[in-house]
Amino acid sequence: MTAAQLEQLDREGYLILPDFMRPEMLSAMRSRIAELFAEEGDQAGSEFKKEPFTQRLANCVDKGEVFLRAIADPTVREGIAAVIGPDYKLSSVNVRSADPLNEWSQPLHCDMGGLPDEKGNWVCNTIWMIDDFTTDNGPTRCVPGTHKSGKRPEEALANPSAPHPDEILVTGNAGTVVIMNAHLWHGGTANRTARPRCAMHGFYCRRDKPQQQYQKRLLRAEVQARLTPDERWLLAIDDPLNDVISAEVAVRSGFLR
Ligand SMILES: O=C(O)CCC(=O)C(=O)O
Repeated sequence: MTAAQLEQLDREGYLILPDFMRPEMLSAMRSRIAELFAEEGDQAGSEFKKEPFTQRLANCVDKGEVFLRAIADPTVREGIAAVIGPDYKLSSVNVRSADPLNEWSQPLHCDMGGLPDEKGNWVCNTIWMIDDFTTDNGPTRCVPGTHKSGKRPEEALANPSAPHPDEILVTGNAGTVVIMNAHLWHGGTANRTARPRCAMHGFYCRRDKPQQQYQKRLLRAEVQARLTPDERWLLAIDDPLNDVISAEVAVRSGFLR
């Protein structure tokens, strides 16, 4: 990653990597996502959360090798480390597809409702465009620079669901990856086209914070058995602190296998 890219990520809170995915990876991810939606049917995403006019998948590291390959990518991890520091781990991998022809958009939010703390940033998301993101098919919006505001949109704005005067729409071709400081105010917008808009979210956090989805508990034994030492580190499989903090969240949220 260049100094200019890292500077953009720090200043604006996001960095777009156009056409980052190789065609083979994009096609493998598309196929696996289609299979999972077909297999899971009405239950898709229900282990984590349902959202109106949106199709979701959760716990994707367990559900396809292609997701693990994506979240372990060295360039992406360089971006994550630039935001969070070297002590990061995977928090969750989800898929989010905005249904066609509706007006549902997410309020501006910071992921996990998190503000930077005394040690700095602790959440960073990556958005893997499975479909093109255009101005009218429900691209992610964000308000550049707000990751440094020290405020959550729900506290700072009268209506976080309303358009923000300084927001921009993050667009790109399928295969583009966006690294986003997840303290940045952002959210999915309405998909007014006739086709769905799908993205994979590889979400990371600092190692002293709980995972959104407790990987050690959620990954089947056969998936864990195939992990390399580096992947075990990334997923915090052998991390006693993670066992305490993430298990507690998993029990509270009910997201346990
Ligand atoms: O899919 C998107 O465009 C953004 C989704 C998002 O911010 C979220 O689900 O928290």
